[in-house]
Amino acid sequence: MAKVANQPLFPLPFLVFFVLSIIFGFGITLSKAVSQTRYYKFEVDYMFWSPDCVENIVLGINGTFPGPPIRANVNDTVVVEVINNLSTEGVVIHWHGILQRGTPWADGTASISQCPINPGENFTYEFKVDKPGTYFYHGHFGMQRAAGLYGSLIVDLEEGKKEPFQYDEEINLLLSDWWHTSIQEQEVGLKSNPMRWIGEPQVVNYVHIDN
Ligand SMILES: [Cu+2]
Repeated sequence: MAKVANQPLFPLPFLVFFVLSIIFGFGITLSKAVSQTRYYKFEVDYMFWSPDCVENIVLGINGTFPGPPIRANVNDTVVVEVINNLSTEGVVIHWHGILQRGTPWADGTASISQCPINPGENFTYEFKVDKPGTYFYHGHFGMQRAAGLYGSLIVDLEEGKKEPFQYDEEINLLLSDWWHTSIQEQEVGLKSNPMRWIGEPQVVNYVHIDN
């Protein structure tokens, strides 16, 4: 009788397994809890803008050029509803550098991964960002990127993680060639016979992205 009463209620291996499963289970729950869904709404339209003090017709998003920066952490899901407010052109947005694992339909390449979004219509991109880095997004239909349809896409490490190097400051710059001629004029020139070369850009545009 005494021997039976001294036996522990749960054997040691069971207790170890129980404690470990609580620790790891909690860890997995925590890591899931920190990944977020980042929602954006992009309304695309032509507008007057003076990127280098010379007024031009520029493709803007939500009335601004370049488009709003997208900022997310690794393992976040990015959701962007794109509304095409152009009168006569389709539009798509490509997320440059994003692997699109499991979401090839969200790659944003006209006539490859999707039909262009028709004027007055909308399309919602949804994809996971699984690699940290400084990326950008841009129009991928006709010459719309050259008209200014682009913006910054920055993927930071998961919250609480640190890069394995030291630095004093983070400065994000968005650089782009900029021509004063319209993309329509550039396109007709490039298609002409003899071809009319677009020449050197008038300026290298740069925009400082606030962190
Ligand atoms: Cu690209």
